[in-house]
Amino acid sequence: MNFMKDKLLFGFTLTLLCYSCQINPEKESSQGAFPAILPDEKPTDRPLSKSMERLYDKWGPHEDRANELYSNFKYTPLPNLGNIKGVSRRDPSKIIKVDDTYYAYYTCRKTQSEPVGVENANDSLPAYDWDLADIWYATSKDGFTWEEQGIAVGRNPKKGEYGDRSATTTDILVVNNKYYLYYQAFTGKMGNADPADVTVAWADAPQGPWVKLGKPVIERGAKGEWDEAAIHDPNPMVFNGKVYLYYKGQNYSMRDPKGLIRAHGLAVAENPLGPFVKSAYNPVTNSGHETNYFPFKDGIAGTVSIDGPEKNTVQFSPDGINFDVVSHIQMVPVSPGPFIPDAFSSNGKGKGFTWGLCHINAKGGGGQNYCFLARFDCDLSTEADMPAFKKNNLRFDENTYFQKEMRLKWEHKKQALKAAEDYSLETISGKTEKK
Ligand code: AAL
Repeated sequence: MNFMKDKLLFGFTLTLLCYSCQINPEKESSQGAFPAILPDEKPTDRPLSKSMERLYDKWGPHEDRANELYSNFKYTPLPNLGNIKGVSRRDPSKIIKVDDTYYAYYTCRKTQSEPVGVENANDSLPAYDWDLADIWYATSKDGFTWEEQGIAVGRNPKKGEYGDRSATTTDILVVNNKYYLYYQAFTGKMGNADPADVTVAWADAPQGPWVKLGKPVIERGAKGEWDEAAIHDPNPMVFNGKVYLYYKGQNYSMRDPKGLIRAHGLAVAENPLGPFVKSAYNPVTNSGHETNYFPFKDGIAGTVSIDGPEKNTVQFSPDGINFDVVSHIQMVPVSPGPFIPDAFSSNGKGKGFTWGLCHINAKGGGGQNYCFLARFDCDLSTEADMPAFKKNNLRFDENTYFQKEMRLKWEHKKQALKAAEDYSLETISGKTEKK
């Protein structure tokens, strides 16, 4: 990837040089038109547009097809963990395989009513989809048929104590034959800023029993810091012999137009139970929602989705801190929990993954309804060779365009008509103002 950085710099310098030589856009090429079969090496004997420069300097001539960190995603419903009204299952962990069994851990809420918002919530009415929830687990022999086993780590049943409101959004680490579930603990009343910190529970077997730390293992930032309001989406792995845990930080300024919206940070520890030291470089991404980072070759890659200017990209960093966009992806799994067999091996040869679980909002949108789990398949692996997943040109049918989240609503239509009216000129050449 250093190679990629050098290429980038080189490309940038070349581009500047070209501009300073005053490119004439109307000039015809003396070499004839660009060839249909892409030359393997960047042509140096003909003029290249900035975009074609970039194709060679940043992406590679065979586009996404040859990019190990590009994939599209295909989804499969899961009968036992699928869309069942009255039960919400979401935010699955990475999947682990122990003996011949896969294990997945996830947030599960079984309340009498759907979420009612922070103002109306009480001891039995949830504010959000992940309120009044516990961490459950399921097992599978083939990754397609899952059996729910029950609660792994519940919220604290003692009211007034740490973690009494909800236990959610877990991810797993396996070190020295011990299993660690990091998760979001909510204490007391649920608030508007989704106020959790991250704690941990450990066990000698993937089925538990789990021992809870009972206090934060990653603390929220101090007032005014980017992660002041909450630590979300813990995502641990072993890298360079240490525990690297990525998380989403949340602040109180999210609704301030100048506020930082979504970003991820890194906390590093020698031991799974901490102490964790937050990187001085945090945030290490400027975008993203739920975390999904994984050892890839000698560095760390991650799918960055949903929020921010670099949403829906795969990013790579040689050191776990300095991430670059290496592909653009579509229909990215929400809150992916992939099966990454080497997530804890720290061998500098990360292979990536080809499948996992994710969640789907039953009614689209955010935290006011319920979710269910689904399986996704992809090719973000150095081991796999699945051309079907390297295809571009995805097109969707009417169910996608006219679903609730995409369909133009009445209030949008009013805005759209007003915007069109404000800029409603007759289509006449050269006309720029209304009469
Ligand atoms: C998810 C995650 C965290 C948030 C909430 C539940 O998408 O980012 O887990 O707290 O939403």
